Amino acid sequence: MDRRQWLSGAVAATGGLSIATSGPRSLLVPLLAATAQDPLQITNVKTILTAPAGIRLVVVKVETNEPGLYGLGCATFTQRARAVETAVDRYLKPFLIGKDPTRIEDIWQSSFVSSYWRNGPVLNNAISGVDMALWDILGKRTGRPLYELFGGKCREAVDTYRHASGSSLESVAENVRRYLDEGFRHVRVQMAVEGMSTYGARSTTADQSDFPANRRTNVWEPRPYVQAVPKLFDYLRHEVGDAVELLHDVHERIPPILAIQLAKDLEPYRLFFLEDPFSPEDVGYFQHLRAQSSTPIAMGELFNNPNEFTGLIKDRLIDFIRVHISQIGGLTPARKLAALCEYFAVRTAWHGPGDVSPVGHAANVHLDIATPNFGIQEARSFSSAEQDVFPGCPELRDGYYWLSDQPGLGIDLDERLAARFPIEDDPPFDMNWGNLRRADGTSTKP
Ligand code: GCO
Ligand code: MG
Repeated sequence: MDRRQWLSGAVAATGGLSIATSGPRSLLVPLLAATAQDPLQITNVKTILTAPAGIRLVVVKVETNEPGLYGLGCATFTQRARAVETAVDRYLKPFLIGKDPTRIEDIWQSSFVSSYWRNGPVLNNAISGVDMALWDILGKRTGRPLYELFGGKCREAVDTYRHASGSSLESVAENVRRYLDEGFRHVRVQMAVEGMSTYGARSTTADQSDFPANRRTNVWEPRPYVQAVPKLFDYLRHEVGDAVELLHDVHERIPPILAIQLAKDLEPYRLFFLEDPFSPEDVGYFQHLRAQSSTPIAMGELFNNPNEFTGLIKDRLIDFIRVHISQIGGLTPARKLAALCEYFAVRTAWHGPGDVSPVGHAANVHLDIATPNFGIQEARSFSSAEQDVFPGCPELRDGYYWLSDQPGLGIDLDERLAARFPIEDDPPFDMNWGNLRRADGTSTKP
């Protein structure tokens, strides 16, 4: 029997698939393997949009041909939720139906290039929703929590930080004390600047509710802010002492040179980290900041693309990487990013505000607990409605996130209940990001 006869016989034995007997040998292996048994396949990919806490959340559900086996992933880009929904339902779903959900890396790589143009926030979030769901499926199939598939626990629980804010020194201090009483050791502090729309604190600009949302102007001026922040830290260190770890988010809103001066001004107050001193468009300033200040620096929530962060990491220009995991495409790239950071003593501090779904928070914490160079996890409490919609939210206790040992991400989604919290498609607050302007009317980074 010659090779051609053997091949024909072999193919016939696998259900008679017609196959070219010429061409690369690699084509043979998957076809033969695929018919060896009834393979696990993706049968559906769908996006669930829900807002149980009033913030638009985007979750992807990947279903398979194994009864009851499905996975969940976070794809939350709250400002463009409908665009992510389209990217998943119209483009990724037809590309994925019928594929083997255990081929997580291959599905990530092929989905990533499937749009040709890539590395942007919408498509990365869409891929993240699928990616996290495939990891969830793998965990469920193996009966193990994801952190075990990532190498196992490096710690029992994940240390977290919360957001304290206020419109006065005293009210910020009061909110810091509240979190300390709840057992937190790390607190981010933000204070409203009089007459301004300050990030992270209640806006104190004039009420504009009688203006159409896209015509309102939220005023922001850097100078009053950079003068107020050192006073806030001086007051807090006198009020709450040196033990508590204090953090602050500049939120990319001031000229780079003012951020460098602010980092220097804050050195005496020993911050845990100063976040987003620059915008992603100004990463060239990090080398100047590093040369002038020992204030620890965190950056990353606005990054989508390895070209934005690999330079900062290899040159040791930041101390904490703060990406929004779904923004870079999910757990598959985030695991690689955490490993890269380990070799440069950069610690993880994944983005974890209200516009990361409980599924995304679960993914954060599974990765945190298995990462040796974990730094801190931004945390939030989950409303009772969120906990009903997402059974299995990570538990927040004594300042830590705790995980169950449930298989996969250990969190579920009640679709029927999720439907009771439909997203609002264009609420006024959507316009806030584009309505921030300097006093002279110039548009500024939000
Ligand atoms: C943070 C972030 C958020 C973002 C928000 C954007 O540090 O948690 O800065 O507050 O502003 O996620 O939608
Ligand atoms: Mg931030």
